[in-house]
Amino acid sequence: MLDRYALPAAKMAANLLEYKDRLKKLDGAMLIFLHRSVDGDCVGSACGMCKVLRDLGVNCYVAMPESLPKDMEFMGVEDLLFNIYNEDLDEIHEFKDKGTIYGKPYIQALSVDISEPGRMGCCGEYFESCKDKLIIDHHASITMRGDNMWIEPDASSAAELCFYASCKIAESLSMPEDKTISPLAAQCFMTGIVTDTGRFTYKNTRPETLDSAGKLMELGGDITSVSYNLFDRKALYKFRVSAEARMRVKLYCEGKLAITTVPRSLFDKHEALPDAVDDVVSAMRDIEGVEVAIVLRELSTGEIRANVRSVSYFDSAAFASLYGGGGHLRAAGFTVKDGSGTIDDLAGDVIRRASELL
Ligand SMILES: [Mn+2]
Repeated sequence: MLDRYALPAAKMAANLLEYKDRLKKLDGAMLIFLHRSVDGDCVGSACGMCKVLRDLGVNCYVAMPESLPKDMEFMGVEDLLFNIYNEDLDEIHEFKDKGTIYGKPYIQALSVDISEPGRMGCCGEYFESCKDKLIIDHHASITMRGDNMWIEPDASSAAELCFYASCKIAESLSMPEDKTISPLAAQCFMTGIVTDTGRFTYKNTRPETLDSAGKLMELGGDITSVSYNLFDRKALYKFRVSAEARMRVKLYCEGKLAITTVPRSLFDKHEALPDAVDDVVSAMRDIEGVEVAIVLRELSTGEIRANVRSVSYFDSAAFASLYGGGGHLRAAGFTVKDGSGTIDDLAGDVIRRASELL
């Protein structure tokens, strides 16, 4: 752990332990929040913290704004999740009105890997309604407020920070790390780190990141299974839709801007889920001469989701913010609501505005 992380990690650990004691007295529940369009880091961070806290007797659940993606089923975290939005029934869970979960009032919130409450989907209002809030994140553009906000924009992942907080929990309880961080929790944190570092290849991979991964490996985290399940294993629909999306790439600005659009019809043709093109944007960034890569995908809701990746100077987060989104310097995204024009209209606008910045 970096020296400068030691103090905030210890403070977060102390807050979590305070929450634990208060929760016991009040006989309540804690909900752990993440962003919608869930990824390995937010699920890994939330489930890892949930498991660590549950093992200490905390009554907590990960509040899911959507179903767990199939490719994350290998994590074995189903018992930790509470699906607030039920996609099969297309309804928000009834516990919303009662303020309780399995009969216990939910009064505490921990949010991980999320920069703005608007990105929690249907869970946003549950977060707002919790009295006590803690926040662990590595996004710079954070707009939330809580009792303790631990934000480290330079950290590889939220999961790395959650791992440090868990180590500090072990330290302050004088418990061995392997008694505090179970193999399941270690695998969750590993999932987050491997995801957000692109398997330890992105610039956010630092010596302390590798050090953490080494420790997590000793605690039961498995880089090979995370890597295979989240990066290499592909459903056939993903393989095919991804190939079509790549064929549709167009280049602008002397090859510095690469963009592709994936209309709903393409997903329908292959009976594909929206995650079918998750691997396309970073592949586009690898095209020689490309500075910024953008994928626009049309969701079944009619919304259009954009992913933006850049190589060396284009500010992806600033660009995404032009459309109400956000993220990191080299990786960002935004969602445009249904009814604001076709995907081709949006592509035209994106090309024009990106060209001005290139
Ligand atoms: Mn993250």
